[in-house]
Amino acid sequence: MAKKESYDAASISVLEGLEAVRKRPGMYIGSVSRKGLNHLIYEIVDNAVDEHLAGFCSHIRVVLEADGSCTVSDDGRGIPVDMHEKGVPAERLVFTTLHAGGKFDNDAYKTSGGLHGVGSSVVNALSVYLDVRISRGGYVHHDRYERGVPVLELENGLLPRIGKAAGTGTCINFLPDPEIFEKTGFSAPEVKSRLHETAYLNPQLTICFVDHVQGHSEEIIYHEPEGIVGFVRDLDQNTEVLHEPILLKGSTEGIEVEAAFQYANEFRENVLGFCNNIYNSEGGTHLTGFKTTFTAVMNTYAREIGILKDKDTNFTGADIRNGITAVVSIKHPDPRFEGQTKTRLDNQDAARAVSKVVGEQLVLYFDRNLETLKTVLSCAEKAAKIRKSQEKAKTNLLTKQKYSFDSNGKLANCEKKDPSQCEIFIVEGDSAGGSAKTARDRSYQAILPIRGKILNVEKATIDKVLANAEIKTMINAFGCGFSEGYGNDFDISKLRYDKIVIMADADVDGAHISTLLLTLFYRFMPELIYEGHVYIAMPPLYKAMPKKGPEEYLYDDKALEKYRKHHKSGSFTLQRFKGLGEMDAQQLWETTLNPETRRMKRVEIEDARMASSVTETLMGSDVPPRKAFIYEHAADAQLDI
Ligand code: TSJ
Repeated sequence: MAKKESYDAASISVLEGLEAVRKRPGMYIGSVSRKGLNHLIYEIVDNAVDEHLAGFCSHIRVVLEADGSCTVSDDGRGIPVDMHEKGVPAERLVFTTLHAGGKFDNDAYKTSGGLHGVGSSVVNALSVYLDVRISRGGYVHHDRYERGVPVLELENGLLPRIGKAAGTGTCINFLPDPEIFEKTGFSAPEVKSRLHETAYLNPQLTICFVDHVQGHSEEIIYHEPEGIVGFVRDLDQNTEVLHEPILLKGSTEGIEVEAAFQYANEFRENVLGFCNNIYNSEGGTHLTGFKTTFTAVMNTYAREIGILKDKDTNFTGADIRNGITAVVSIKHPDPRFEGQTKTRLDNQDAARAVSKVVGEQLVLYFDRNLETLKTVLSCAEKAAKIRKSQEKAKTNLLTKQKYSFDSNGKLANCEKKDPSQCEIFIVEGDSAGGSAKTARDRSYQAILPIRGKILNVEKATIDKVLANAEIKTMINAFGCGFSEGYGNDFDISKLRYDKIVIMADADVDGAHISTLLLTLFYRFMPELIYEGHVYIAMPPLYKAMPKKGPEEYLYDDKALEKYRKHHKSGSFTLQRFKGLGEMDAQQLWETTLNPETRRMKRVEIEDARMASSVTETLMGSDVPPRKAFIYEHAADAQLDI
């Protein structure tokens, strides 16, 4: 009986563990917003990717089901179902123990890191149900949980078998719990983008994505045999590239290093870092290693072939990366993460390993490809030239404009000076800007109206960006300068406002404006987003005024539908706001300005990253897909309340 007792004790602690997950879901998956919801899928898929890395799985299928659940399956060995020493099938431990793994898991490169890899048990705890089918040893084994608790009886300690199986594999179907998540409904574009990324990072893997949600019926196959070379090629797909992508590859100190890069005729750099298949949005030591060595090697070449003369100073790292798109992907046995969102790789040996591999491989390549070398160095030359003229121009611009931002009558500043108490609202359109100026609390709220479409910074060169009146005014108003490739003059400690709120209409144009502003911040003032200063106001679409009872703002069509269900038609009048300009000062105060009653959403770095890549899509020359995207995005924004 001793065994039975220890099992009971173990199962109590299991329940306590899962209860802790349900109490503080954010601790385990980052947030309970749509981002957290999508995270559940990645958490499950990463297990199948691990099986691929172990060499036993080549296909993964992800289905967004019409009923709001998600099915993930693979053709791996199948999760072990035999009796584990604790008296339950091994499979039960995977889904009920926090930070499972261990025992039958000796994979060197698990996809664990940062918020990732917290385990399938977290997904289980946060799902209404989770259904498991494992094909293994000739049978299909079945298991099922409800809010983390197993609901099937074991037969002699084993899972029920529900049929014969020809092959092997694992299939999971789960429904996220609406008691936990603010939003139900996965974001297909985000899931697709992440699965595509996974396919690039695992060139032998095929991932099939199927969307059955709301009349959609879409099936996409992601298979990228070129690996990160294909990734770079696709990142550069709408640009004028100057050569084929170059792959640098090697391994040292037990760390595998792969880097691919390509130059395009663009004034920007885009260097992405991955560790064990996970994107590091805050970069880290692998990127430092890459950049340092890249700069050193290229400066040496520049002197060797006479592009830099003795009297010249070296190119800066940013000069040398002008026009580059690069992906650096490493496999590390013991990754450590740091930073605001725990996504910056922190291992010093990663910097050394990347430096060593990139240094050796780069010289091997450029010694044999002088034409490409000259092409790349001419990008650096162009950048250096512009940097030098800009250094002068910028000083002029910033000193001249420093105290003049109010003189064109645009910024209505607030009275307080203490940045921690101040807010600035960037409002689209002069009429909405006017109402906002009337409605605000002028002691701590500043209003900056902007007109029309601001410049698309993703495509513009730096001098165009700086020449744009709206952007100039904004940079001056924020007070911290801006940063980009050519030197970093951004100083967040000088920020004049604690909150920067983008206030745009809840329509397609509004979504477009927000996307462009986010891109601008992401490119030139990313710290604003990293440190959580940027918000998007969520204005309502309707105001319902019943004959009896309180008035109510309705923020989307769903809310209206619900309202109609509870209120007879004729018992209320409905005001529809086509834009912010249609609200009077009182309404604007209540819905978007007053901290007590307003609704707004803090921008997360992932939103900005998406906006930035979306901008590419928006600005492409094909008009129809652009329309389609904005609408999709606008719909998303409305659901995101
Ligand atoms: F498919 C999936 F994504 F839904 C999914 C796949 C979800 C989860 C939670 C796990 C898996 C999964 C696990 N696929 N393949 C495996 N493999 C194992 O767990 C496994 C199989 C055999 C052995 C062994 O040593 O024989 C070891 C392991 C870890």
